[in-house]
Amino acid sequence: MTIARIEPFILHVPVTGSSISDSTHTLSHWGVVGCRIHTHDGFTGTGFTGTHADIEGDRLIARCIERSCAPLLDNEDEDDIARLWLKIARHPPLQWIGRAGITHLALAAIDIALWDLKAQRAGQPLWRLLGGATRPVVTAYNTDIGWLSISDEDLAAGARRAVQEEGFRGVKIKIGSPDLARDLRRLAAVRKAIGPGVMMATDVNGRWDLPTALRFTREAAGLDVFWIEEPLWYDDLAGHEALARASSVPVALGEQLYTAEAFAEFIRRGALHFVQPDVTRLAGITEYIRVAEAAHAARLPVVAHAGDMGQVHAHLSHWHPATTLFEYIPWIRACFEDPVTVVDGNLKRPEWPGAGTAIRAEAFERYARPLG
Ligand code: 0YR
Ligand code: MG
Repeated sequence: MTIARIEPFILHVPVTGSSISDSTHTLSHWGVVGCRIHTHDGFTGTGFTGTHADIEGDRLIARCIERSCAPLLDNEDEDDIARLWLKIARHPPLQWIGRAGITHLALAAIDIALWDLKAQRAGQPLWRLLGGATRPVVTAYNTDIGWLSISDEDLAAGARRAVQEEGFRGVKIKIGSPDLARDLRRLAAVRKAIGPGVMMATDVNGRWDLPTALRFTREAAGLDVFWIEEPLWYDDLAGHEALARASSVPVALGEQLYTAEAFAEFIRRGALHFVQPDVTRLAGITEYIRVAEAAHAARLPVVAHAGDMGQVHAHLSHWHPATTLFEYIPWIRACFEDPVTVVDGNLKRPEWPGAGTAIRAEAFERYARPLG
């Protein structure tokens, strides 16, 4: 069928508590910025990117969708996703002003909406449309208990609760505070609280230089750190390569890489061990699949980053054979018709036809912000 209308939206949804911080970001809301694509025969697909809810930035993305991308899709066949992806990504005036950043995030939202339409039309959840689930269970790990803004006392208690009461077999702890000794103290307290054998990942959010990262990997020996995520500035390929070769702790990254080409270079140089693509940062599901396949060909594990807060990644994680784990942050789940759900530490397999992106009317009423 064909595309009739594209309707952009901006939602600002509160995070757990009043705000959270990692070493680099502080936010009170998650921005869900995207569009609904309506077809002439009455289907609606939904896609979105994830932001830190800066209204001016969100308006730039929404406007790029509405004014620059939507006219290229007018009356197009929504089933031709690869062709439409190229039509937008290679549209000369658009690629001139951005092969990353705002234009890429706009394309991500559109691509996800197109896949949502395709899966709905097939009457299948996305994971089945792509080829079926390749493993009986996907293990989730909890990021929401590990923010740097959580006090030393509450951190270990929250991690213990997630493991002992909620059944999580993995947690991620934010580090990269100005005081490395404090980071190490907090990790030791968490390890003590959750016991041995529970996965404990760490995330620096791009804060350190190579010497600090190397020092951390030495001093954290004995804490059984599962990975060190984004230890260095996001684009520092040589630094990550040096660290990945020297470190006894595996290196994870990808949430700040915009393109399949960027991932290809990190993979080729051996600069990472866990590959963390994100449909909301890459240009949608189309480009995520490219990255996951490249990682798989290099025999590297794939663990999606939660820019979509897991709504789409739940499907991709059940489907893709290189996926080993799933990042869980529950901030926006209540907005969706088929919300991401973890039971006994395992990611529930989504059931609804589509890509998991259908937003409830109440969420629009409650969280929509003016487009400007
Ligand atoms: C909050 N997950 C992350 C959030 C998260 C960031 O700043 O955006 O911590 O994306 O690194 O692994
Ligand atoms: Mg991260």
